[in-house]
Amino acid sequence: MSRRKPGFGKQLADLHRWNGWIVLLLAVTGLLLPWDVVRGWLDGHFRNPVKQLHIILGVLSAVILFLYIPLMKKHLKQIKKRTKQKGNLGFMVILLVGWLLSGIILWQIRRFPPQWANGAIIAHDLLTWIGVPYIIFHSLTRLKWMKKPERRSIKSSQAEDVIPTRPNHEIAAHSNVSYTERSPWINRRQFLKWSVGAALTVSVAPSFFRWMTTSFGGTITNVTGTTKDIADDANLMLPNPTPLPDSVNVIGGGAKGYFRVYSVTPLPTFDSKTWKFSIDGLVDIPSAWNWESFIKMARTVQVSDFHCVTGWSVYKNTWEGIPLSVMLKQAGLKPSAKFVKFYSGDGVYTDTLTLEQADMEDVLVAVLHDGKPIHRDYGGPVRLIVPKMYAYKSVKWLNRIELIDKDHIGYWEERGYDTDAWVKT
Ligand SMILES: Nc1nc2c(c(=O)[nH]1)N[C@H]1C(S)=C(S)[C@@H](COP(=O)(O)O)O[C@H]1N2
Ligand SMILES: [Mo]
Repeated sequence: MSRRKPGFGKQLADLHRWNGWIVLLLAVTGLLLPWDVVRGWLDGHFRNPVKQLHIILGVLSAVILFLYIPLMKKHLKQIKKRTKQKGNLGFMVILLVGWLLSGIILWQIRRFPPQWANGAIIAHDLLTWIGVPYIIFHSLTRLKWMKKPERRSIKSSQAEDVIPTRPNHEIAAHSNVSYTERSPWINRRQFLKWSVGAALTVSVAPSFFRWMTTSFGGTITNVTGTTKDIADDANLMLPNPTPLPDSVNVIGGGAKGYFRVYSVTPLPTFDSKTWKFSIDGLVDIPSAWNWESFIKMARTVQVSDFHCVTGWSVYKNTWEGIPLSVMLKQAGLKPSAKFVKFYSGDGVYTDTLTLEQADMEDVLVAVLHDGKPIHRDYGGPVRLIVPKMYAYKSVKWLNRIELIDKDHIGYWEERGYDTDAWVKT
C-alpha cells in the first residue's frame, strides 16, 4: 500500500465515513419522529429538539454532498467498469438528494401550499422505506466477517467504495468474477447476504404495505376520514345527534385521506351521563351544557380541508357543528376579553385564538364528521375545527371555552410549534 500524503482516496474515504455516520444519525432521529410514543416523552418536550437535530443533520448531509461534487468526476472515472459500485453510488445520490429536497419542504412547510407538503412527506417516507433497509443491507454485507477471507485484511473503505491506492491490475485480480469461480467462501458469503436481505424484507414489508394503503389510499380512492365505525367508539354518547340533510348529502363527496390519530395523553373516553361543556371567563353569560342540551343547539354544515403541520392532509371533510362565532355572541364578550382559550377533556391539551381569528365564519365546534358522530379517536364527541390553520389549533375532545385577557401559549406552541399557524393558500 502506498505511503503518499493523504490524497484523493483519503478524501473519498473520509467523505464516505462521514456520510455513513450522518445518515445513521438521520435515520435514528428521523425514525423517532413519526413514532407516537415520542409525542409523550418528556411531556412532549422531546419532539421538537429531535426534529431540530434531524434538520441540522440534514444540512450537514447536504454539505457532504457538496464536498463530493468536485471529486465526483474522478471517482466516476475510477469506478467506470464497476457496475455494482456505480449502481450503489447512483442510488445513494438519488436517495440523498430526494431526502434533501423533500426535507427542505417539510422543514419550511409554512412557505409552501399543503399539496407540496403532502407530496414531500410521501416522498420522504417512501425514500426512507426503501433507503434505510438498503443502507442497512449495504453496511451489513460489507462488514469484515461477511467478506471473503482474503479481503478481510483490506480496509473496507478501500476494498469496496474507494480503491485509490491499488493499481488497476490488482483490482482486476480481486474482481468478483474470479472469486465466484474460485472461492468456496462465496457460498457462505452469498448465504449470509441473502439471509440479511430476506430478514430485512420480511421485517419491513408488512408495515411498508400498511403505509402504502394509508398514504396512497387517501389520494387514489375516496375514504371516509373517520374510518372507524361509531359502533366501536369507545365513547358512550347517547342519544346520537341527528345529522342535517346537508351533512348526509355531502357524504357522497366525503373526506379524502386518512387522519393520523394524535394524542399527547392516553386516549380519553367520555360518557354522556357525565360529559359537560362550558363557556366561561370574561363573558356576560357563562353557560354549561350536558350532552342532551348541547346537541339541541343549532348546527351548520361546512366542507373544509384539514392540514397537519407535519405534512399530511385530509381533504373535503364535511363537518357539522356550532359556529364558534355564534357561541361567543350568545355568551356576550366583556370588553376586557382578548383571547379565546380552548381546553381538551384530556386535561392537558390547550390552544388559543385571538378574537378576530375566533370570529372567522368557518371556525366550528364540530359534532359530526361526514354525517356521523365524531369517533373518540378523532376527538369526539366534540372537537374544534379551524380550517385555515394547521390542525394543532383544532383541539380534540373540546369541553371548555374560556375568554381571557392575556395570550395563552398552546400545548405544541409551548414545545416549539410556530404561534403563526396559518396555512399558506
Ligand atoms: N387534545 C388534543 N387535540 C389535538 C392534538 C392532541 O394531541 N390532543 N393534536 C393536534 C394535532 S397536531 C393534529 S394534526 C390534530 C390531529 O387530529 P386527529 O388525531 O383527529 O387526526 O389534532 C390536534 N388536536
Ligand atoms: Mo399536527
